[in-house]
Amino acid sequence: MDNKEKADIGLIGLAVMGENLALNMESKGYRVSVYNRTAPGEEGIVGRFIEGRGKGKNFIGAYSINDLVESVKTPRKIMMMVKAGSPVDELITQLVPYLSPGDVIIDGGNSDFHDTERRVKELESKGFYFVGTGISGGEIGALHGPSIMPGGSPAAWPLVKNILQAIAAKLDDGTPCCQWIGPGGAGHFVKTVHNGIEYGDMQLISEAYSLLKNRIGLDNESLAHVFDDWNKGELDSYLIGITADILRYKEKDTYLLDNILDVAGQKGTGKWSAIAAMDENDPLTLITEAVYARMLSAMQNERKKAAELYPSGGIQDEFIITAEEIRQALYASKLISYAQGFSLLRRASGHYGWELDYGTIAMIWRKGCIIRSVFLQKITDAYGKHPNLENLLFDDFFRSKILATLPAWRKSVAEGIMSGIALPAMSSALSYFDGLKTLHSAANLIQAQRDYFGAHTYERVDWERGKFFHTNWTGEGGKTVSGSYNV
Ligand code: NBP
Repeated sequence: MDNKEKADIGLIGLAVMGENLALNMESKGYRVSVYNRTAPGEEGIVGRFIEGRGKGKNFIGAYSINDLVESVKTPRKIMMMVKAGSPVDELITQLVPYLSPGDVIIDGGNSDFHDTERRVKELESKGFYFVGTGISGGEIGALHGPSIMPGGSPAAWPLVKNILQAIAAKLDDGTPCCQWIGPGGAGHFVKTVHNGIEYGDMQLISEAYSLLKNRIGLDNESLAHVFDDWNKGELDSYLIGITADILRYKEKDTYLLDNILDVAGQKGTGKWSAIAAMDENDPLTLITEAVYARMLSAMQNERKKAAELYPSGGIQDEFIITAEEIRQALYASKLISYAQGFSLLRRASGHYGWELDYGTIAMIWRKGCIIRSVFLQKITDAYGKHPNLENLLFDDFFRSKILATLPAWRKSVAEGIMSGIALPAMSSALSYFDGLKTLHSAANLIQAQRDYFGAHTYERVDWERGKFFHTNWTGEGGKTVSGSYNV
């Protein structure tokens, strides 16, 4: 094939994301060569695509890995949109024998950032480049403009920048929601935290829905109005908007939502955020609670038994909460969730040496992705003023909003507690906030207990930090102490 006829990029994996991204790239003027593992051949997935949604467009159908590689201009850019995990490694192994030095492999799936760190090193050692990029926006985003978070081999960025920015969502001023995130697994880490935040937002909205429905007693139509209303103000976001649509959606005469089983699925990225937070010793409480809430929802048989053993309805206090107070509780909790998410980004960035730009990350999430919202601009503004802000709660805007919403937030959580409505995300956010602003906590007692039973030592308020003491509490212990390290 003449070099001029070759494709600008190759794409492997014609499932929902790959197919739509390929169409998006083609619509921006790129020639795309496409390949899918199973059902190769003209009758298979590739052939169906070329003769279907791709008909008459600038695509090349490749029917083997070798064909695909040969059909792409050098230095080659080959993007994988396949299931994360071993399929990515298998594909890399199949691609490598056909590649030339300087070619770039792009993994656009939801890969674990540890795998991406490893793959960058392995491929760079062989003379190739590897980009691990988060892509958010689902099927529609992939087609019309997702939010894209690329990281990996820095030398690959100039090679893939134009095409990734061309297909990305754009802010109103035309800025693409795709900027270089950092080396190694930085892009996939940021996508993981994005998904964790998405878990948190969804859990918070479902808790607000639960309070509005079960405590105030709103029906689906009224609930949809409330969410529509909320979507016009500071909570304006994609997830609030679709919640109103979902509440209104009817199958014949019944609301579909009421017929959907209350067992939430998960594909792992929320859990990865929680694990990463544990690894970084960062209290990512709200997102972690959101992951636990999905796990609890999945324990359907146990929930059935518990509901029989502990029937609700014992508390008959008067209804005191308003929709506006619930809105404020949701907003305050959201402030905490993003403060926690960015705190995790900050710690991981320091640990891995990624030098993340937090304002830019919030900007990338402004359009195209699932957590898009007007609120994200406030985060970009906060980091614009103070790039090294330790915690978003120290920013003036965050502080003023927390202070303004605190009474309604406390009241909503109390309302849930008193009426037996589970609000794990809202209440854990409040506990985090109260814990964070506690100057003299009760951890002195924990240190005393640790020293009492295990000679783990403690520091003293009447001595400088870093000096460790041990007390022979019972008179039976020796002078030997345990090491004073933290893990
Ligand atoms: P899936 O995650 O369902 O993956 C299906 C694709 O992976 C098919 O093309 C399949 O080929 C291919 N594949 C598998 Br499975 N094992 C393979 C292997 N060993 N070698 C080569 N190809 C293999 O598709 P998706 O929902 O389009 O998602 C693609 C990626 O994008 C995933 O990592 C996903 O987590 C991520 N993502 C998805 C969304 C979303 O909204 N769906 C959003 C953002 C990111 P086959 O036809 O031969 O089985």
